Amino acid sequence: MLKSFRPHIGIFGKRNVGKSSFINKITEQDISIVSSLPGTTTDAVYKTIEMSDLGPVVLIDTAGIDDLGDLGKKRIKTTIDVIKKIDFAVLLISENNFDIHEEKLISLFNEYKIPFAFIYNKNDLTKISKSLESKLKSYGKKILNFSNVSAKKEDVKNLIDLISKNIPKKMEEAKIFDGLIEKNDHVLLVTPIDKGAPRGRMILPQVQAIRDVLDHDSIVTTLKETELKSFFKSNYPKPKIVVTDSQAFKYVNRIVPKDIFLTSFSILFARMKGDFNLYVNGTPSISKLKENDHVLILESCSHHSSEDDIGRIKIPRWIKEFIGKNVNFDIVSSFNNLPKNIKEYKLVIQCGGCMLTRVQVLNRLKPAIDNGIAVSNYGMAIAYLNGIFDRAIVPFKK
Ligand SMILES: Nc1nc2c(ncn2[C@@H]2O[C@H](COP(=O)(O)OP(=O)(O)OP(=O)(O)O)[C@@H](O)[C@H]2O)c(=O)[nH]1
Ligand SMILES: [Mg+2]
Repeated sequence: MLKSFRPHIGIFGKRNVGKSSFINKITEQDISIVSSLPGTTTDAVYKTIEMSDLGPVVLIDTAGIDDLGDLGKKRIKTTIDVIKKIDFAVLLISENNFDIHEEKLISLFNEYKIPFAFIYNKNDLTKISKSLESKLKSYGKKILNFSNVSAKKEDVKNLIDLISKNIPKKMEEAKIFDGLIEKNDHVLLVTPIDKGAPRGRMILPQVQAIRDVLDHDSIVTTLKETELKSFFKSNYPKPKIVVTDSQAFKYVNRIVPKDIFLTSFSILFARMKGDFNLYVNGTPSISKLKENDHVLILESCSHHSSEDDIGRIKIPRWIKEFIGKNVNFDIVSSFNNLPKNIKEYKLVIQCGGCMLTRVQVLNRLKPAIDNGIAVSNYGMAIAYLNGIFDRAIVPFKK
C-alpha cells in the first residue's frame, strides 16, 4: 500500500516527555533514540507500523516543541510542518508541566483541523494533578494516563484502541467511482502510453481506477487513444463513462459521442484529493489572468523533469498560449517553502496529489484558500485549457 493512503499519526510534546520512548513502546521496537538528555530527537522520524483495526499507519516522532536556540527554532519548524501532514495527533504531557508550548500545539491542531488526544505520560513518576486534569478536560478531548516504564500489554492495547477510534476515516476510502457507476455499468479507460509512462506497468491512478470499477461489480475496458476510434466503430457495449488521461482529452473529446459522460483521471481524483468545488470555482480564473501575473504550480513529488513535463513545461506553455499574455510561473515541489508571499499569486494549480493524503493536499492549499486566491488542479486546468472543462465536470454535477 502506498504511504499516502496510510493514516499519519504525529507524536508531540515538550522535550523529554517520553515521545520517542512512547513510539518504541507501542511499536515494541527500538525505532527512536531515547535518552534523559532533553533534545534527543532532532528531526521528525517516520515509521510505518501495523495497528490493530487500522492496518498500517505512519507514526511520526517529533522534536520537542520547547526546543531552544537557533537550531531549536529550526527543529520546532520541522515539528510544526509535521502537523500539516497528519490525520491525528497525540500530545504527550508529563510531570504536570503544561504551558504555552502545549497551548501553541493545540491551537495549531485546531487551525489545521487535526483531531488529537492527550496522553499524560510518566504516570509512574507523578500522577496528573486535579487542576491539570480539569484544564485538559476543558478541551473536550480524550485523556489517557500512561507510563512507558510500567505499561503492560493490556495498557498498550487500550492506548492503541483509543488512537484507532479517534482517527477519522480517510477520504481515500471513499470509492473513486462512487455516485458515477452502478453494478454492470461499463467503464472505458483511455491510457496513452507515452514517453513518460513507466516501463512494463500501469501508473497508480489507472490501477486504482480498474480496481474500483471491479469493486463496483462493473465492467472495465482499457485501451490507448489510438484504439479509441475502432472501439466506437465496433459493437462493444456503450460505456456509461469514459475516463481519459488529461493529456489526450482534446482528441478523446472529439471521438466520444456527446451522450456519453467523459472525464479525466485527474478530475476523478481531484474529487478525493482536495476540495472539488473549490477547484471547479477557481479554474475559470485562468481566463482572468493579466499580463505578468504570477501563478504558483504545486507539485507533490520531486522528480527530474522531462522535456514534456506536465506541470513545469506544458501547463505554463498552454496557459500563455490560451490567454495570449505573458504569465510568470513558480513551481514548488513537496512541502518546500514558497519563493514569494502567497498573496502575490493570482492562481495556484495543484498536481493530482497521488503521493499525498487528502489532508496534506488541503493543508498545502490552506494559505491560498485563506487568502482568497483561486485554486485549481492539473486535470481541471488542462480540461479548461482544452475547452472541455464544462464537459468533464458534468458527471459530478448531481
Ligand atoms: N519514569 C519514566 N521515565 C520515562 C517514561 N517515558 C520516558 N521516560 C524517560 O524520559 C527520558 C526522555 O525520554 P525520550 O523518550 O527520549 O523523550 P522525548 O520526548 O523523545 O525527548 P526529546 O527527543 O528530547 O524531545 C528518558 O530517560 C526515558 O527513559 C515514563 O513513562 N516513565
Ligand atoms: Mg525523542
